[in-house]
Amino acid sequence: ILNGVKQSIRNFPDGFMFGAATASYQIEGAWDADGKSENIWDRLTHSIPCRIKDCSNGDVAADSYNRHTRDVEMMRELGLDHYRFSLSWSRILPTSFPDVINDAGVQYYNNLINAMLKYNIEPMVTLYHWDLPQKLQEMGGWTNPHVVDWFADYARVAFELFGDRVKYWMTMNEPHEICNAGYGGMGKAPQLNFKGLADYMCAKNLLVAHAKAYHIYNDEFKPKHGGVVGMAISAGWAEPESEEHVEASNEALLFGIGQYAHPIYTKEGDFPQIMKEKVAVKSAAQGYYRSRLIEFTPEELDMVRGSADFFGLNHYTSSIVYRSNVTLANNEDSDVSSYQPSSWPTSASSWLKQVPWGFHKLLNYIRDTYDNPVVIITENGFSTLGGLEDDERISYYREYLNAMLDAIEEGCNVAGYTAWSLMDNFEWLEGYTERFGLYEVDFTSANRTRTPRKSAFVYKEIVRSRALDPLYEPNTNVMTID
Ligand code: GBH
Repeated sequence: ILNGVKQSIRNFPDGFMFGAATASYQIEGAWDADGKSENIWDRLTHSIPCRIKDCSNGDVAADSYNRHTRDVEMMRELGLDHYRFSLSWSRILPTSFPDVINDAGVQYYNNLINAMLKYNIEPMVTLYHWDLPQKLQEMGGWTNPHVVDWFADYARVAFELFGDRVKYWMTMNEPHEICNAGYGGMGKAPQLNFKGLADYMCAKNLLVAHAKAYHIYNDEFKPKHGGVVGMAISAGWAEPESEEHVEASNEALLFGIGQYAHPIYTKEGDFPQIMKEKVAVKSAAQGYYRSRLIEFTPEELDMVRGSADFFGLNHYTSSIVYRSNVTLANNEDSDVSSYQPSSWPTSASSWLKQVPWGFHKLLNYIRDTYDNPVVIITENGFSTLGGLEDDERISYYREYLNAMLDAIEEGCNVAGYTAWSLMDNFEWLEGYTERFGLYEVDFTSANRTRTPRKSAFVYKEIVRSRALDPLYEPNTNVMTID
């Protein structure tokens, strides 16, 4: 017992998988190398450079396109069971369509996958982590219903190329960021900023596209390869300000995680009832002829319902929510507001506070709401401004893993954990100003030198011992491959 807190060593369940994650645009660089075509992040960063905080871009990023050997070496140093990365659609299919397959791009992913498999590191592949081919955006991107076929064709190409070796697939990374931030707001490319309309068009099309890809895999590839397909959904915990605000908390969760998880993971399928009701009522009051929320056809609803073998969860932080005034302004459809108390430990990202108990509550919510699905934590991590001594990141990882163990003891079916991120990378609108890496990347060096942070040594010990020892102090002099 130290400071009244129990300081015991806790073990992870047998077979629990530890990994780390990245995404194509954030690490690869080589934005126009070897036949890759332009995507929406190339377009945004090149056309309006200072939309990015440090006016930077992902042209070179961590240069992983040329450094997969070092990247795999880092995975081996950490002793990872799996590595989650994403494929760049415009690198594999430069026309956006399957008529032209870019061999050089395919070769890059083959080299990466084969090197990982040589050391028994399981690839977990995300098909879409935000880098839509620019041509498709010009045709409406995720708001065009044809995107269902565009994406399904791309998914089929990926399953054909890599399905013999990749057994874990995620269709989309964080639909909420793709649709609500990218189409409803300015938070992500293409910054369409058309809230309450474009985001709902995107949401429906994206879910149907996901489901179509799921069924292609399930019907045609699963019989021979036996892998699994899911989605990585982002969710924060919404803690009610008081008893009085429990309903507001529930509403925040339904408009947040529920918008994408309900259609896939509930028995009834479809968007949450409260979303359908609220958006319909507000749309009518605003003078629209139909609800701004785009509904599924009965066939689509069936296709989407149950279209996942596991629940991929990206979780970082929590907020306090309360019932706020009903408003029709700005197509604000949920009547909930939120804040984060200044007392919560903060990171380098304005939105990211350390709230481990929120993780615990969210995992229980998922168990209770979605019939205890197999959950893989597909992202969790903490930002600093850089530097190798990252004790705050160590504290974050330890406390969040501890909260996850509490949830597992209470019956939550969590099968794996993935740290964001293996290395520093292009943090979207924040450029290189916020660092999430277990490895620091020197973006001023030509070879993008990667150096393990203190947290890398601590994570390595967690993975090696399959246990959480809150008193472990690493020797950070030499990183080895065990
Ligand atoms: C993940 O998204 C991404 O998948 C990954 O690519 C990224 O590098 C990582 O997080 C770290 O950011 O309105 O200011 O409160 C996390 C998703 C990002 C969603 C921040 C909520 C809040 C923005 N979250 N966002 S704000």
